[in-house]
Amino acid sequence: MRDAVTSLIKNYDLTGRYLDRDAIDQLKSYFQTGTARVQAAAVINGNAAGLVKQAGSQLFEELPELIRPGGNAYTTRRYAACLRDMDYYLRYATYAMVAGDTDVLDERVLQGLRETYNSLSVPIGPTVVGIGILNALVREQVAAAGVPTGEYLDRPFDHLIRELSETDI
Ligand SMILES: CCC1=C(C)/C(=C/C2=NC(=C\c3[nH]c(/C=C4\NC(=O)[C@H](C)[C@H]4CC)c(C)c3CCC(=O)O)/C(CCC(=O)O)=C2C)NC1=O
Repeated sequence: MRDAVTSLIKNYDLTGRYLDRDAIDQLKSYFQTGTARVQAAAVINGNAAGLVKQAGSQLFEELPELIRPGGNAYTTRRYAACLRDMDYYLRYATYAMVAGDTDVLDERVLQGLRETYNSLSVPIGPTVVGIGILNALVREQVAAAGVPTGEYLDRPFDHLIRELSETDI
């Protein structure tokens, strides 16, 4: 599992380079967003259960067929599994946000996920919609708390969405 600094050092060490202008710019941006990343994590931590619940309600409102007979989130067990997955996405997105690196998502969340979802007929499209809703709610709440939002905040969600969408068949 890597963060922005260890990733950068790893890349430069591989080719035996000193930290050049590019590297310094990346490091600067990582440290400049440091306080915002930590404050955003605190906002998410204080609202995680509510965020997941709200995102779930919004998802099922937009795509009610998911919770109707025949839908993948139909039955209490599968409904709960779906919300639990949303909670995983939120928690790991927060880790990635603090780390300034999406490596933790590849390693802990995305690996093997497509196979699991396909084998259980969990639909990827609606999952991606759910992650997008989480992202929007997080952005709203972080902004409401007076913490600057930006690329640092969206990047983990974008990464999950991009990777999941790409592996959709
Ligand atoms: C930390 C990394 C991690 C992830 C990401 C993860 C996902 C994950 N989601 C699962 C199931 C599931 N996931 C969903 C999710 C949904 N169904 C829908 O219609 C919605 C679109 C969506 C919610 C947004 C559902 C309903 C199941 C249960 C499927 C079943 O058992 O039939 C399963 C199968 C085993 C289980 O039920 O626990 C895994 C492994 N597990 C992990 O350890």
